[in-house]
Amino acid sequence: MSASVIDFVATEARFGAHNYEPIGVVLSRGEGVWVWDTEGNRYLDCLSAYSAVSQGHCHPKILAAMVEQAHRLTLTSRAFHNDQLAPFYEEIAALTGSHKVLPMNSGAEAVESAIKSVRKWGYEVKGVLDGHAEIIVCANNFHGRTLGIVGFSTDPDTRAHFGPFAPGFKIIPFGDAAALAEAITPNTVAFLVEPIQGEAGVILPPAGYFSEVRELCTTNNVMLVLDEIQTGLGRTGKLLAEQHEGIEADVTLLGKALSGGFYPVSAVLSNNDVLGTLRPGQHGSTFGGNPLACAVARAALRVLTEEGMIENAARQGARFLEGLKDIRANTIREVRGRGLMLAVELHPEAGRARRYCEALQGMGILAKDTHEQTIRIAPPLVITSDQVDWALERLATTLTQDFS
Ligand code: IF1
Repeated sequence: MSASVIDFVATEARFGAHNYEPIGVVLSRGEGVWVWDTEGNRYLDCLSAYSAVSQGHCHPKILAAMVEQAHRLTLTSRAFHNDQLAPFYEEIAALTGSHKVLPMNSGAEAVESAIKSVRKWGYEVKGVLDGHAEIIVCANNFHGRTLGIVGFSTDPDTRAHFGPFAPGFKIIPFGDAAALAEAITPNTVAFLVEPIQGEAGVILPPAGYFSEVRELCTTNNVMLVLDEIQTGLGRTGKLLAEQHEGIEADVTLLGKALSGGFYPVSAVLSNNDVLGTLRPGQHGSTFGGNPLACAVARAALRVLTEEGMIENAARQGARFLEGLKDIRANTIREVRGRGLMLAVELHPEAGRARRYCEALQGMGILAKDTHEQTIRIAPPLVITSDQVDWALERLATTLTQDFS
């Protein structure tokens, strides 16, 4: 690494909590699918900040909306109304077919808010005995890093030495509808699940799984809460991943690309009275629903739909998946994904996926490994066919080498 890169990295190491092990690159500029490091080297971003920059880096129209609003009014608290929240509510409700919206900031906050809301619904509407609500989640879930959420994680790194944890959660295997049926009791208020498990390595559900899940939840008066914070907003080639399954969640969680990467914006969307149980003073947030966040989110949703990004994700995702499957390499165990939420799982003998990501960096591609053996591929939804082909060439070269 050059001197300047080492300075940045050394300073981070000196002052920063060491809770990440970044790839050795210091980025300074982004535009569309491209990012540049401090040395001027250009990379195709195949992570999109974990699907938060789906609209492409520094999208000019989202930037313009942010600057315009920032000159006018950034934060009022919810003690007062502002002129961006109502239009944000109307637009996101119309786009997603939702009745109620709870605006929050981070994805984890949306998840925690949903957990609070479905419990409250359980006690006040379903009639579960106070303090006895149960929520079912899946093994290998990832829903955020707060204490409540890591309490039901099955990943040792995510939860070790952070206890004690809150009770009231049951863990079942992802993709197993019989296990869900078995786990439901009269105290079950919700099933919280990702439509595709992202952090677990882009694990797709078996065909028909979510139809069975939807039926089980409806029959047992259990709220189906879909965490679409990573899968939502076009990432899988449809506005929401649930659309691939032909079902509708009772509660949908959005975040990440809801702001196009400009600002932390998340939302809990409800198709029924779950959010109707919240009364003044029972939940809140200093920044939740602030005018700057709403203006940014409105622009992020507008460009996503008006610029055909969702359709492009379907088209380019199919191209990318086909191209990855065509790569003949002994290192590859499986290629999987939907839309532009893709993953290449390596054979254990091929060595750590991190090593291949480091080699990809040298080829001008930034990608991130997950769980040792899997490389995620999730470029911004604005990627073109030529850029997909450009990336595939470099991936093929890298994946046919052996870094074991
Ligand atoms: C990290 C993972 C991805 C999410 C889903 C909620 C959240 C996330 C499905 C919470 C956040 C981020 C967190 C970030 C890395 C990244 C990640 F590797 F951690 F698991 F994308 F897969 N639901 N995912 O994916 O949203 O509070 O972060 O806004 O923690 O390192 P957040």
